[in-house]
Amino acid sequence: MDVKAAVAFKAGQPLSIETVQLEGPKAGEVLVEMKATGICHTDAFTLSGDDPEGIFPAILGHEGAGVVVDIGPGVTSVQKGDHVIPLYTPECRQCKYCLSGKTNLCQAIRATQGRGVMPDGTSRFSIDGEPIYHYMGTSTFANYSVMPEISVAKIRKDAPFDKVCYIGCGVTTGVGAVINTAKVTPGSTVAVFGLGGIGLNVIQGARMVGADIIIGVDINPSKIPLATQFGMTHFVNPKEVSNVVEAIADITDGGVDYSFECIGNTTTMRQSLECCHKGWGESVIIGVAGAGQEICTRPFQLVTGRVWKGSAFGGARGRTDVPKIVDWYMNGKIDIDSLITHKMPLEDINKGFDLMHRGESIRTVVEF
Ligand code: NAD
Ligand code: DAO
Ligand code: ZN
Repeated sequence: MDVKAAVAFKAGQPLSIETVQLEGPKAGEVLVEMKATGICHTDAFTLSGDDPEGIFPAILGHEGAGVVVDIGPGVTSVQKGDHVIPLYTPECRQCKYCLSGKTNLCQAIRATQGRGVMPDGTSRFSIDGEPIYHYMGTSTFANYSVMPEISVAKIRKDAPFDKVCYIGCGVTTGVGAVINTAKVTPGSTVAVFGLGGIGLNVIQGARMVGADIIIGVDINPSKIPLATQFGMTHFVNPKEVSNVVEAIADITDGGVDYSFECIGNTTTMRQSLECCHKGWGESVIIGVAGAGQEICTRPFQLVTGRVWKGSAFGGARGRTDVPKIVDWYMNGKIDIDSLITHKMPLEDINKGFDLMHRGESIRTVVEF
């Protein structure tokens, strides 16, 4: 079938709106009619050419929501008409990783997903017979996309696509890091480095689980009102204090119980470890640093009980956890609406990237 997609032909070039040919779903795959997709920094990172795994030409996008309109042979977990959120971290429930119960990093289709193809090694997208590659197993910048059955979470039908698409990445990454990775407990002290689309969701996760002190750290003070609305109790501007780690220690009598780095900067990653309380503080790295960068600290920081860990997709098992997060939104436990700052049609998607680069949006959502 012919579909409409924003195609990334080359790194560093704007996306191009094209008619693309899409083959139907093969065994174990589903065809999803995309209703909405968010634009995330990771799409921009890949488009910029800085992503060492970036493949072109490709259809980017990984933060979508839509409806299953066809299924391939052998598909059992979803059917036509089901509402779904595509998962860039699949959940097969059968691989060593899924069965370990220790990680959400399902490896069932890791190799082919990383090469921009479906599990049989081929792409479903093409233009004039030339393959266009998939992206993160989801390719949500197209009005129809094919993905493996294990890469969709079935969600309730009354959830609005233009809001819950954000659960496909930013919301789950932030809220999940608090709940699944750090397991923040009521009464805790928390520091959040970076008050963007991820950091604000860490803040609302920390408030939801009952953290007492939530310190936001950002060089942009215009982030203060929304962060405060989401639960931030204190703000530290690195440009206004001589030492960020000491400023956080002063607020918390020695350091936080949990910190989250949501920027992707190796300097703030170090600060996020060193602002943790001696003996037990845990720092969770969420931000993705540029290729080849390294983090450092004095090993004595770890010897004296601080813990460094990381979190991908909020440690969430997509098919299991994403429907629950949709429920939390529908029940008013978490706010997504305030974070959707812009909406536009696919034709304007490059404007959405521009807004993000200028720091003027939290989330832009494309509606099909
Ligand atoms: P964003 O640009 O919306 O937010 C970043 C914030 O950090 C901005 O408010 C900015 O002002 C602030 N900032 C920048 N430099 C700073 C500094 N030196 N000190 C303090 N504040 C600074 O980005 P986002 O969408 O929230 O994404 C954050 C990071 O999370 C990115 O690296 C992204 O790739 C990553 N990410 C990770 C996962 C995961 O699963 N681990 C998922 C999605 C995104
Ligand atoms: O299993 O090796 C693997 C792949 C894990 C991918 C995790 C991606 C999380 C960070 C990228 C940001 C996604 C928007
Ligand atoms: Zn698995």
